[in-house]
Amino acid sequence: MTSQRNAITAGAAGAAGLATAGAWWFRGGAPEFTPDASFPNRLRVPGTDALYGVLDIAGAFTISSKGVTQEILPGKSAAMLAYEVVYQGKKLLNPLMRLRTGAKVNATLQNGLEEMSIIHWHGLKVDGKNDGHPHFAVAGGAKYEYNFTVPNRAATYWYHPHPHHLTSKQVYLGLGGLFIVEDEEELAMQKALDLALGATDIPLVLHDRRIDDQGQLVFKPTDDEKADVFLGSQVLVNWTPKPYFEAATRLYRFRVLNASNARVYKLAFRTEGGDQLLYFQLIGTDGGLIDRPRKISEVFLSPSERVDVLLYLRNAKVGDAITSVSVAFDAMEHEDGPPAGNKPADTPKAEKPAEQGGHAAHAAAASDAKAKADDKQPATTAEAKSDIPEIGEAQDLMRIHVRRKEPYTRTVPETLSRIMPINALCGTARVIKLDHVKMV
Ligand SMILES: [Cu+2]
Repeated sequence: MTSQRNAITAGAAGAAGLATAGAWWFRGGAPEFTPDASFPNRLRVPGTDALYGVLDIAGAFTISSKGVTQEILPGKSAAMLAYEVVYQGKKLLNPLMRLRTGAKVNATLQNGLEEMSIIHWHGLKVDGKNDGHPHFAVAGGAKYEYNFTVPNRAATYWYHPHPHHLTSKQVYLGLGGLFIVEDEEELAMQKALDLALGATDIPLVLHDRRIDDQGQLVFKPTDDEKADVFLGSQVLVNWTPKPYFEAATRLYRFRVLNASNARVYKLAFRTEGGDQLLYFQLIGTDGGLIDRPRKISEVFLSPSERVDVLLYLRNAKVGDAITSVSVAFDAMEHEDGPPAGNKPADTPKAEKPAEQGGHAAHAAAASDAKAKADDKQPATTAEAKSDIPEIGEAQDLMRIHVRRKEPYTRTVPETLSRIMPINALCGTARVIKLDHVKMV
């Protein structure tokens, strides 16, 4: 896996070297990079690391749930849980499983925990026995056989434990991984946009967690939290706290999974030094590619949901920085029911987002931000701030540094997927009233 990462880095540096008339070669290599103090940790990239290393499923395999140690805070070893698959002599933890539509999965779960567990394949259309219902959970030390065909269209799915009353703890402590299904449409898009998993197609798994001074995960919900939600104090991206990602002047795909127990995000990208959101393109959701790209500037992501987005950095300059953020929102909007007359709620008018990486936009963003600084309404102005951000409080997730010039001329296809319309005419309208009750 290390050699693969080196190959990716070397390839990218080589392209940049050509584009800049070999400036780096004369200096004897790429200039040293010092990340800024607010995002000091290099992002773990799924697909190239032991954690989330790629498992291209071909043939039977054993997947063991067990205790492992991994660094979450740099230099501190944390006790975690993970799924381990030994594959071609390598130990993969929470492997990123990948296969084609119609392929078979023949997996044996070896439950190495000291309690019940079972794997649920989130989003896959499989029969009850293979779906990981809590009813089929097995005791610590026991095995469970999975044997199914994946009929799903291409999308980013995921797998996680699903034992009754233990799911939140086991997920929180580390169990869970990505499951990517590919089909003809997906492969065509990857080719059209020159995307490669781990280099320019980057899965981002969001976990909010509490971590003590020793770097250990803390999961001690109070009775109130058990009845409501258990939130983390910081958001990890691919188990990396305050991560940075080095990018080139081209297009990137981010497949974002919210693997947090309860936190909801409103994802956006913001220019650094300005306060303006950037446009990006939504190309897929939980069910896979949508019919055509949609230009958006923010998107909600609830626990277990996925979004597939494209961020276009072709017009960015080397040295630019962009922050991936969760913008502030009112989690209790419409608490007392829908607004009268179904009118849009009285929310502050959204700022007009900027085109990605445009320099005029950067300048405009900066002056715009100044002008709007006074009437901006942060989520927690008056309240005393706890070290656990509320759901809806603004948070910075990751910094993207544009580090290399790269020639890139591909354009996003106008059609991504042919989706058959649903025949809704034969349906019966039903009113479903949702309410909140305490989960005791
Ligand atoms: Cu699930």
